[in-house]
Amino acid sequence: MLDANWTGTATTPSPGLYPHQWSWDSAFACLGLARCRPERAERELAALLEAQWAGGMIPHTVFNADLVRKGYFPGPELWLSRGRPEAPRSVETSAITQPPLHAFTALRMHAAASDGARSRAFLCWAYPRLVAQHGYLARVRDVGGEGLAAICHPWESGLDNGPAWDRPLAAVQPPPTSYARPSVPRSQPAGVDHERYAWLVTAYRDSGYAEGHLRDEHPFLVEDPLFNTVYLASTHALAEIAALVGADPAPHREAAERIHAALVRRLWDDEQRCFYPRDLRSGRLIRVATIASLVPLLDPELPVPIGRRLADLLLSARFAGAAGYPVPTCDLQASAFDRSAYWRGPTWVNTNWLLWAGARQQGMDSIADLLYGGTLRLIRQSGFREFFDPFDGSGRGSHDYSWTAALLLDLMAARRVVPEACPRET
Ligand code: 2M8
Repeated sequence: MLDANWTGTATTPSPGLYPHQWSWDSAFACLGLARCRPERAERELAALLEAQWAGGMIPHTVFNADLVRKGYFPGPELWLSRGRPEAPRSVETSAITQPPLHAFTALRMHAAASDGARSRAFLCWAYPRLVAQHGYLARVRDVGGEGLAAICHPWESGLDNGPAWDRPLAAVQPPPTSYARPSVPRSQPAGVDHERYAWLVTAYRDSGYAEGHLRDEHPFLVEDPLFNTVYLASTHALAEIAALVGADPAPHREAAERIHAALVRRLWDDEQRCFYPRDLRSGRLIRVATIASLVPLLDPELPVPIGRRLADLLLSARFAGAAGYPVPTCDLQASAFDRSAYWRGPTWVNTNWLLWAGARQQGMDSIADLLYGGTLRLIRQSGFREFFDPFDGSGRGSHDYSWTAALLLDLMAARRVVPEACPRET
């Protein structure tokens, strides 16, 4: 299936619904490809890094120019990257980013590589580009000034219609726009939310994608625990990559310390015992527990008492405890929870994978086993679907969804279960 979704430069998330290259989808695809198609994983990560903007931003979508059907919204006509002096010349892209999982992925690709010399050469090529990506986040997105990177659009979170964005999105008042697509698949956000999504883009675009606009005017600016934990994990990885390529790891270690401290100081709510996103426009925490609240398990310096509280929350009836197929993407007891609505409740394999990696990071073996078994059970029962009903495990969204398959390969390889139908490339 991953072979079928390969375009020659990247793995499309799913051939029908998402026909282009996506930033964090590619990172997840590479984690699986590293296990059996290592050269292809390098090709895919390289294609994404080649689409980097001059300021270091890695776009969340890289459009496939060979595509005859131009049905996907938001396509290149919304972003108008062509003609922007800071955008790449060779491809059209979006102008916003996604969780920066790439340095973390590059390091894991290296760890899985059998040809150490080739893999090190790839790291030498990728390292300055990854440094530029992190430089962009620190320079342009640290609007709060304490080390965290703010997202300027729900699409940047990866959890597009997640309930945490309801409040900050409601404060966005778009004028009538012609960009809302006429029809969307039933499980995806529609109507007024889509107008707000499109208007956030046009407002940013009409400023000339100006950094000052983001800082001073843009109406949606949020520090998200998932985005920032991934940023932190990749910053730690950058320090290790620096050591491997003969660069200085110290600045990355300092950056990691700063991000970790800000994550706990700014996004941990000790009263509610939960991580929440912080809305920089209202200055307040957005107190809706979602899957993003649990992802800080991936922080290697997470204080032990906080780790225990996250484990309790994960296992409670609000998340895994009352779901037959954990982990739902929204607190089951929240009024916003919806078992079939995209990022408002269903179980996704990529978020399960992040929590599995986090549980292993914290030495929480029984939680890692629960996530491993639950994820395999979902896929065995319903196939490589985009997302799943957390109560009965039935498949939802698109079929042949790449990160579901790729992360299964990584999970199985971590347990040294070699899939019969996946011989290594020779
Ligand atoms: C979804 O996001 C795109 C916009 O970026 C969409 O709704 O069309 C999300 O699930 C996102 O996390 C994912 O990267 C993307 C492609 O799979 O689809």
